[in-house]
Amino acid sequence: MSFERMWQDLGPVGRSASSGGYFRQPFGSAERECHAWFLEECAARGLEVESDGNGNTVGWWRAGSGSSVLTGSHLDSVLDGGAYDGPLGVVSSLAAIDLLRDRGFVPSRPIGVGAFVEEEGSRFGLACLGSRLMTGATTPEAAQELRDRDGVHLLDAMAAAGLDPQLGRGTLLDDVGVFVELHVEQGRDLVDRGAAVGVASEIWPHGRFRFDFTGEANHAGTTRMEDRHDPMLTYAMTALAANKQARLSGERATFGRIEAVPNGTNAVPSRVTAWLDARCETDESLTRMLAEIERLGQDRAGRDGTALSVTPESVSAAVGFDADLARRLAVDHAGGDWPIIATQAGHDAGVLSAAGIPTAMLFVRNPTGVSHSPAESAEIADCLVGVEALADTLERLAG
Ligand code: HGY
Ligand code: MN
Ligand code: MN
Repeated sequence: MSFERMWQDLGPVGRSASSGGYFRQPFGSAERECHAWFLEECAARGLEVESDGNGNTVGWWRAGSGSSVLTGSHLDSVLDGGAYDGPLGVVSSLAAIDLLRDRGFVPSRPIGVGAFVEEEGSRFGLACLGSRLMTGATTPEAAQELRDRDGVHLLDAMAAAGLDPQLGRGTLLDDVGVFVELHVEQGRDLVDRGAAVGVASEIWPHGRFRFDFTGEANHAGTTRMEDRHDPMLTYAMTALAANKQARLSGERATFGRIEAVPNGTNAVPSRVTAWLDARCETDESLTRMLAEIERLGQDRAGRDGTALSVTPESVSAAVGFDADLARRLAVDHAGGDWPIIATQAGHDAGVLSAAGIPTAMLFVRNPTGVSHSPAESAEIADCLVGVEALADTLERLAG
């Protein structure tokens, strides 16, 4: 099976020797090496490569006629991420093409394997940037304002990587009739059910919000506690409040990223910036939870003599995948029907579904459920079951 050879090829690219995690940020050297690898694998299969001005690429198996079947995923990672989140979908798509050809299958419709750029938003802060630009969910004007943590603008980063950025819809999705993304599960639903493969029903609404806490810089030793206006304290109490809100509602709230200015050991900071990742069951409950966390933060700021402003940076509405398509793909398999499960993780599939393209997701069992971590894993046997499942799905859709 070509899967294992491709998986080994890709394994070392962008992996940290110290943590074993991946740093494949968009338009950086590791991610560009992954992209070059993808182009080689497409060429080796005679897939006709088409790229748009956003950095997205599709390898087309031109066969048959009519609307196409698109599969694929992303090659970029979060900071210090796992090996599977994204690349499993791309490698499995290429291996599924190989399997279909081994079976002598000839599609009645074109089949495309996509690699979408900056799905994680780990460099420019907006999740699924490539697929949002491709579908028009984000405008070129908004995207070109995005900068990374070093202040590098998106267009400059793309040009520095040798691309000729032409942001916007492009033609990659023209005539795409259906999209199926295979992805490692980022949770324990399948392992708890004893199932190797599952189908997605929905993606919870989620968002990323920047909390700017401002206070008064001062001496850490000579300033009495009651005389301080300490934004770190306001942040800490807000983080506790967010955690409590999510626990109470059974939803998700995470402050995973923080910057303190001047970040000195012996000074009360003047400013603390922290990013909240919030995920809720409905759009309304996401709005409600954000409002409550902001209210509690403002209340605390009032007591600390600090100030708080909250800025949404990336918001994704609830996604309900095509239920008929999900049911159709989930049934009649050797070993029984695949479970249809929800996820709290965002995906390019969510963006294409929101753009009106009939979309499905296949999940592959993750034995620990851990993701966005070097510890992310999947058994090779389950990965190969996933390739078979994707090949069966593509055969159903493009037969
Ligand atoms: O953050 C997410 O939900 C996804 O892994 N990009
Ligand atoms: Mn992903
Ligand atoms: Mn991810």
